[in-house]
Amino acid sequence: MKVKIGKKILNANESFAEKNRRIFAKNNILCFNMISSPGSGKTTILVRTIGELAGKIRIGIIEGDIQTDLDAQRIRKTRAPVVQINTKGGCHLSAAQVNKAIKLLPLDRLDIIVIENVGNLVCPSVFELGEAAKIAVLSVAEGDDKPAKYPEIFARAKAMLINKIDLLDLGAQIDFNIKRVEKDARKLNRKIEIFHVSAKTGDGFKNWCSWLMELSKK
Ligand SMILES: Nc1nc2c(ncn2[C@@H]2O[C@H](COP(=O)(O)OP(=O)(O)OP(=O)(O)O)[C@@H](O)[C@H]2O)c(=O)[nH]1
Ligand SMILES: [Mg+2]
Repeated sequence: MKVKIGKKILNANESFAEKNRRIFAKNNILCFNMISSPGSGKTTILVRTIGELAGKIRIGIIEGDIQTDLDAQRIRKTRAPVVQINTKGGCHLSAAQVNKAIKLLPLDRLDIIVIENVGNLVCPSVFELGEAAKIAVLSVAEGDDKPAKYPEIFARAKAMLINKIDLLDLGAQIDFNIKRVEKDARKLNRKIEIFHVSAKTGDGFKNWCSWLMELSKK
């Protein structure tokens, strides 16, 4: 019974995901679904990315949070169009919620939409939203065992940002083996693109933003 209900939810989600895909295709928009644990730095990365790409790529954001519009407020300061969704307890965004949000964005004036999913390394990875690709974020403060312990998102992501690399300067005070993370992630996903970034200092943003630019031209 449980399995049947679970399948029905996923099927209903898939039909909205397909609608979203069609809307993105019609408007020539590249959509990313950004997924990570709470606090890995998704919003900070987005604010800096919007700044770096200003005048080059037009980016719209959909913010997913359980409560508050704090993240949308941060994005709004960049002047990028943003819509906040509150799931009120839900641990991931659904394609139906995203479908409503898309309609509030100026689609004819956007090249890329990034959906910042609810902070959670597990549930969001299995709910398709109609995105072209998933982006996983892992911050060095979370520990280097995460791709091995939470494989789903790293197996499905087109790219992974290893964020807060500025903290590696703390040396022995922080235990994070980047090589281990990369090895574990590549074991799950041979093609995953990996970027080392600090949304605080801007390190690594040149490569990450060039990659986004290249993809949006295709
Ligand atoms: N040192 C350091 N701190 C960072 C970096 N990126 C983000 N932070 C800090 O990490 C905290 C969380 O950042 P957010 O951008 O809110 O993280 P988030 O993933 O959007 O969080 P949720 O939306 O709650 O899931 C904030 O205090 C940021 O200032 C970084 O590269 N280095
Ligand atoms: Mg956030």
